[in-house]
Amino acid sequence: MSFENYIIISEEVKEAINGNKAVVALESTIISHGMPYPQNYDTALLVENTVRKNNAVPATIAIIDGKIKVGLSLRDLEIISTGKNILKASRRDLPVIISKKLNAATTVSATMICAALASLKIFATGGIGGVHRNAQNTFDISADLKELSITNIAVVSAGVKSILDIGLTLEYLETMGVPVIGYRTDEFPAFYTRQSGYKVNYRLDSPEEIAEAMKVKRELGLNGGMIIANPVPEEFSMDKKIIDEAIEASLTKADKNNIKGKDVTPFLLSEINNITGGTSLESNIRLVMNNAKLAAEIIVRSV
Ligand code: PSU
Ligand code: MN
Repeated sequence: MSFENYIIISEEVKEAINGNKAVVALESTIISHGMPYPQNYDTALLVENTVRKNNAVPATIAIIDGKIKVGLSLRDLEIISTGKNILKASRRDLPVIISKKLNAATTVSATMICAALASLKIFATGGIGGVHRNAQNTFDISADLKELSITNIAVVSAGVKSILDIGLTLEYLETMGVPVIGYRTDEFPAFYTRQSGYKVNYRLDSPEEIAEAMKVKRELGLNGGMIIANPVPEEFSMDKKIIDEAIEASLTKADKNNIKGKDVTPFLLSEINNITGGTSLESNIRLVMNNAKLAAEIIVRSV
């Protein structure tokens, strides 16, 4: 038995891999646990189309009936968008979810693992997980960060939301040896806003330069990912005061309701969506599309 028994790569993605064409992996937790239906389903398709428009093939990843699927059918997308029993899978969840033949959306960490099994090199998402505020007491640090230190996939994101401690997240990434590259920015972005008050390690201004840095990393055998931080386009960024207030209110509510473990992030995301309504959702959708476009631009220069 090998891992091939657990993975189904779609025809479109298989053809692209065999033909050495550019492929962009996409995660599914953002669909199942990060946005409401039906906007989540529409967004999944919009993001896939953005990748296609930029000359690459999208490979959305999820676990359906215990199979790792790389490249989802419309039916699969519908299941993860509407299904009630869609679990949230990070690294530690994969063995049981797969052996019990369950359905799950994959987080950044699990998506990186599955994408690497399919030999993919880049992955686009909205925001990655990180070190939560007050982690010195809760120990709540996303498995995404550890994954970024071991699995060879570059991740394009709009930074992290300030539901997290952004400073501690960057410190952790430094300890783990993960390069944090700003695309046309000196500052690490905070998802809904372009600024966080923290610097990136390096600023690179073209997809070619990023592709080159990825190549050097690969050829030196430096295992682990790379974070490409791509700020939300100015016209879709949010008012800092509005989003900060929504985040504070969500954190207070999570604390009051004693939300713990893997439920923390989905709870906060849905609270923020409820408080800010359409504005944050629109901004979220646009920044994911923007990340998918950049991921495609980088990977077409890498194949
Ligand atoms: N942060 C966001 N949006 C998201 C997530 C995080 O701004 O959709 C999702 C991603 O799938 C990420 C996961 O990998 O949540 C992290 O969850 P946790 O904090 O439980 O590790
Ligand atoms: Mn956590």
